[in-house]
Amino acid sequence: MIFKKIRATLLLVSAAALLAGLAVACGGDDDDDGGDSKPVEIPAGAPMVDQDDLTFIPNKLTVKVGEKVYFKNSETAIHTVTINSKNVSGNMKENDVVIWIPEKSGDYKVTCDYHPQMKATITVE
Ligand SMILES: [Cu+2]
Repeated sequence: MIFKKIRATLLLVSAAALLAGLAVACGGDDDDDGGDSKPVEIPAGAPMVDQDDLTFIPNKLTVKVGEKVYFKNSETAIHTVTINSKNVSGNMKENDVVIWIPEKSGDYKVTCDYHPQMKATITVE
């Protein structure tokens, strides 16, 4: 699956850490590639899962193959987007947004590495 990461702040998870599936946030080494980091705009009507109140909202979502799915952390707690047991986001801080693009149909289980009660299912058609 293709995963594209966009950060709203200057603190970035390194690509290496991301590939290794490590949830390690580190500031500095990626600061020069964006310059003007700004919040990602989530298009109106786009598939979106909010992380708030230690919950994925909604916890069920149906999208199409190739469609961008936006995840946003709306609270101060650190979260991850972990899909079928693979952390695809690294640590997400408040207002961080990540985009996940499913390449295959099926049911995907979404969890957070820090909060076992956070669960969602994305059905990809
Ligand atoms: Cu969490």
